[in-house]
Amino acid sequence: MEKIAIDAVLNRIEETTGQDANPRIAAIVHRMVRDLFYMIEDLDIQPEEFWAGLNYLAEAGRSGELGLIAPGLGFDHFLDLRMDEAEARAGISGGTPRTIEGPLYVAGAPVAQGEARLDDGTDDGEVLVMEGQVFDGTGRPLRDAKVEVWHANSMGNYSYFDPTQSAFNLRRTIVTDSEGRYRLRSIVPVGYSVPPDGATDRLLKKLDRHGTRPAHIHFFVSAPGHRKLTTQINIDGDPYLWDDFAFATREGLVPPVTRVADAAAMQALGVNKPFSLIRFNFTLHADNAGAPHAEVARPRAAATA
Ligand code: MBD
Ligand code: FE
Repeated sequence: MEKIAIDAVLNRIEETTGQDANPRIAAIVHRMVRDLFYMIEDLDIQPEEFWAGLNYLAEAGRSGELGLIAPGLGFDHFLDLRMDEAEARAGISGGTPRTIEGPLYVAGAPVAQGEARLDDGTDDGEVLVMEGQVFDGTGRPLRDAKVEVWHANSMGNYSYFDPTQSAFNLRRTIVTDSEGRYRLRSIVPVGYSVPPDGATDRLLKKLDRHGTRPAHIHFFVSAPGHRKLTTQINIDGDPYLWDDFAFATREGLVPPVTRVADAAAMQALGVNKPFSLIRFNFTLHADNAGAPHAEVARPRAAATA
């Protein structure tokens, strides 16, 4: 069709918008419809293709996989890059890099002071100790900071979404001590893969892509007067480290992993095999009225133990 004819039908549709429309929603819907009309025209999308696409999205919604398709297509990472840019414009720089939250956080995890064991003892993956401090932008330790941590088990699965795991397995909130320190004992996670033959997997296969993330550990780090940090660390050496289907690996988030085989250290932990040790500090930025909210509201699962 000619552009003048496409714009004429778009205008007719947009003109139906009423006085009391939500202007933001109207602007977004009009832009989305316009872009999709032009996509249909430019790619000569056939009716069968349009209905197949609509049905695909409906099915992805029914199976709860839209939250996986979004990171798989790079949306979550793009939003991070935009937030980085907005912070830079507000004069914020340095600190621990952010990276995507992902769809698998569950609110309500048990709270521990200073240190916590995250695993319930049923996973015989390698023992992991991770410790460090939370600092403010001037290098002062932040006491009573909240370190919310969640990660997958040695099968790459997350408790709650994997009903075979105990409630809040591999999920905790750790409150830092007077020196801003946190310490956790857990098991080394394995990278998550999207559900086989699900909506995400089928889409990625059409693109000749995989649906695997490198092994990683998620964090929300927060303290009064500071911007909430959403980030992850990666387990170094994972074959997918720089080939994440969700594009979330970033420089500065791949700490060295030390293999500890020292008898006294193993005995102190009550383990009889070598374990992995990661030291990682978090640096938060002070609240800043010139930058968008760092605490991003979105629907999240919540559970009780
Ligand atoms: C995950 O564990 C994850 O962190 C993301 C971003 C997407 C899917 C699974
Ligand atoms: Fe994850």
